[in-house]
Amino acid sequence: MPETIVKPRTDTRPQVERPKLHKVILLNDDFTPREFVVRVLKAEFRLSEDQAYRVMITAHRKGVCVVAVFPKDVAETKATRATDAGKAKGYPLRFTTEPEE
Ligand code: TYC
Repeated sequence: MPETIVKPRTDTRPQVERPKLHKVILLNDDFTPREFVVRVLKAEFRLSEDQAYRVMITAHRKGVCVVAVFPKDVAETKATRATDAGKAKGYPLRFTTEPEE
């Protein structure tokens, strides 16, 4: 049996890294009613009325707003469910995800 050669580790990063969190981002559009956006934010992301209103109005004014951060699979599932809630009503409401830096 050949001997196993173990290379010295030159990578100094910690060997156990936390999986990156992913942002769920709300995108503004011209058609979805404000109250509907607030309702979806409360239902899907468990935001309070106040938090949901602030996220909605920030997206409305600036074009986008970070809703929350989650592990990748949770972020993607929530973004899809929230986008589908708008689609079911014929609204172009969109949520996307991106990894946190
Ligand atoms: N801009 C929409 C309107 O004026 C409301 C809205 C806000 C839609 C935020 C989407 O992410 C959004 N009815």
